[in-house]
Amino acid sequence: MVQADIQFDEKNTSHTYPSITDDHAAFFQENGYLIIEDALSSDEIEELRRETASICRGDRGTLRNGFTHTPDETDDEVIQRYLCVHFPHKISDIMYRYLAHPTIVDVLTRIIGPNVKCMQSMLFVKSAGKPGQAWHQDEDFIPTRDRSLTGAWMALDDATVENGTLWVIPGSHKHGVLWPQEQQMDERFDCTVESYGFPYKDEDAIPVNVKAGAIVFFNGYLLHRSLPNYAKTGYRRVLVNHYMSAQSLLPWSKYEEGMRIAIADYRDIVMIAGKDPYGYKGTEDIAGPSVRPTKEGGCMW
Ligand SMILES: O=C(O)CCC(=O)C(=O)O
Repeated sequence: MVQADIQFDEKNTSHTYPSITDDHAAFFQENGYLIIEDALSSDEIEELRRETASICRGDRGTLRNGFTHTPDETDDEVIQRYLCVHFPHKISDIMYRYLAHPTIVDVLTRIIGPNVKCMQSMLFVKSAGKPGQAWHQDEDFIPTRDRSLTGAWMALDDATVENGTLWVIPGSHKHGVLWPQEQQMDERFDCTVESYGFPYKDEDAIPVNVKAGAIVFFNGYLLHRSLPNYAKTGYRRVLVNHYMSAQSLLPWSKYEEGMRIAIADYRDIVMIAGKDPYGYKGTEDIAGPSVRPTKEGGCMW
């Protein structure tokens, strides 16, 4: 396996990582998503859960829009305030290392190609009562344009309909179309704008019910959403990272002022496999860790 910026130390675990085959890749191409069960060992799940608490407590550095805590509060008291922390890999060595988890590298090099870069991580805590995200396509937010954008959604708790798992519309990526979006005031959802005008009904969606340790991969054009965490207590923790082909430029936010869109290239990236043909440009430190705004806190539309 070729890895680039990160060496994920597999020797620390006796876990047998799932074997990825051409059938997995074919399922992904057809449906736009893929579930790999038992991808994370129980030690890896625990490590990521502990690190989630440390990040929320502020032990890894300040989070923009973060909450204040007192040292005597328990981890549960602290993390239940959170819906989602953006870019945890920018302050946490552990979150950074998991960008290149062996199963992620294995799957992505089959479905994207040999050269793969990561540009985003999001750590969902989604404690009881927190909202979901309305129908959307990730490509609307991260413009890869080459259809290689792929999310790797690592379940750190069992994800169920009750606690707000992901819902996907199988095959909806195949149009390769970005549907229009609008602001929504539906109290089930956070500030995420909503896609509309697509040729599917809510009943066409299926819930992705998985055990902790599964990784769900989904294409950037796939329509997906999640509903609130309706459970009385607990969380639905997920670490989701986004990847694309390193052979494509990424005309994302904060690229150089006045640069032509055709050559704009967001360089706050991490290579997780293969070679970066644009490596001569170097990388930049642009994104900082922040807490996702909620409607109560005021959406930044
Ligand atoms: O996990 C969720 O609730 C939503 C995740 C999502 O929409 C995404 O990663 O694009």
